[in-house]
Amino acid sequence: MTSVLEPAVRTPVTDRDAANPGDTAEAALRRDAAHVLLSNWTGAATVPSRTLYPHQWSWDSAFIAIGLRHLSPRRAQRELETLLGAQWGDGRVPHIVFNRAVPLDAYFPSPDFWRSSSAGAVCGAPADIETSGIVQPPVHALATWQVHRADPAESRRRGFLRRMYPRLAAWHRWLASSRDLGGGGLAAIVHPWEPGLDNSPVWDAALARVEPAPPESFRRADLDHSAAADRPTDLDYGRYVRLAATYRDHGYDDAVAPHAFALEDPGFNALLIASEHALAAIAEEAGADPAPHRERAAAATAALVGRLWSPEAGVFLARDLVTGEAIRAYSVSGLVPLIVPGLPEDVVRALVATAHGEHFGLGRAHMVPSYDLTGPVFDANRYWRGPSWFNTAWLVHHGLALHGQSEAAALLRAQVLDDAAATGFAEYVEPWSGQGRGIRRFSWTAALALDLLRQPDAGRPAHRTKEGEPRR
Ligand code: 9WN
Repeated sequence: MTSVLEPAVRTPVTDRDAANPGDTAEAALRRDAAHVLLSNWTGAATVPSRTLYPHQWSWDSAFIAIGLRHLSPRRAQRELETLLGAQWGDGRVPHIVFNRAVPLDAYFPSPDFWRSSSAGAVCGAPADIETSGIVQPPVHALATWQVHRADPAESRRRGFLRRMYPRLAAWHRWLASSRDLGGGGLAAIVHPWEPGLDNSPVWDAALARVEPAPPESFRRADLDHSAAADRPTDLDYGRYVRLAATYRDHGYDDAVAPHAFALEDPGFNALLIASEHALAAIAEEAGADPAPHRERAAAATAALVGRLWSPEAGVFLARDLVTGEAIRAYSVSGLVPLIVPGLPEDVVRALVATAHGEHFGLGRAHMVPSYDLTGPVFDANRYWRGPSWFNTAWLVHHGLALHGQSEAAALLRAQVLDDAAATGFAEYVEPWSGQGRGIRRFSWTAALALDLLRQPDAGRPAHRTKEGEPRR
């Protein structure tokens, strides 16, 4: 049984392998995935996409490193080192690290919007690298541990864990202190971009309280590369801009920023807990004390269940910290806690039943829809409002495997491989037809497909030759 914390089986793939794939569908998928990652590598990190996302993103880099370790453990280490190299003095890991060689108009919001080195100075933003001021889910300790396990000798030789450990520990400390806005032992998100599920209907009511920035005050770059029907609306963007600008204008300081939008998200916190377990393993290997990390993981697990579990809904629900209310909407984020070791058995049973039920249609839909298939604002095509994404499917796959659901886990793995191959590594897919949406050659899709191919019990994907074969 595989857990998200377990070591990779080290089966090196090199550029030579990528150029000489053999003749099986699996080898072709491996070669193509490797090619996506190699071509999106900038020399120090990997861009999610050469067109739509031409900088380094935080949780993307963690997922990318998990795949990249199979091509080059050294390069995977570098990916994470580059990201953590842009860490702020207060411990936060910014959600974007900007590449100064990329023109300002290639992505919005650009460095001149965030102005991290000046506006964030009081929180210790680096002076010589421009970043955003918000964060993304803390997948980094998890990725660091997996990268280490891919080649422990090389990792030890380079002192990889010894250098990463203090940075990761500071990152988790910042989340547990500055971001425990609800005071209940969970980390809050203060912008819809922070949980990574940017446009989820779960944020709608909280976001509706935010006065949008005027449309003429900014210019979106995303619509140059992706269909408008697949992306958030201009109204959503106006609100994203207002929230980010307000945070910036308060020095990105959580002690003084007003935070009109503040929520506890189950997926974000589940990843923090899984990463805290990984940090215990890293501490042990780096010669530090693992016990505090184990204690924090146990306390955060109790807080997650106590504050966000809904026995009536059979899923974890986000909590709006402004109203104090749970948000009654089914999001894949509410299934992600399956990756947490030591969840109560009745919670696991209910989550597995919910995954297979009408809201997510596991086994009938492609992968795991990002939002309730029966939900009032379900949209099969638009961003995080329905489509299935590869990273969340990878997480739910590991959660199912961790809790002994080997058949469902194997099916989900086969779907990830199948959909990645059929769509040319799409950013996300329409959950009923499996047609690709967003951009293609998306890095984490390639990385996580590569990772699943490397698992010892990975079945051969049932490849289709074209997109759009219905599953219903
Ligand atoms: C804003 C890079 C990122 C992902 C997010 C995804 C999308 C950015 C955007 O792309 O967000 O951070 O411009 O839409 O929602 O999860 O990390 O791939």
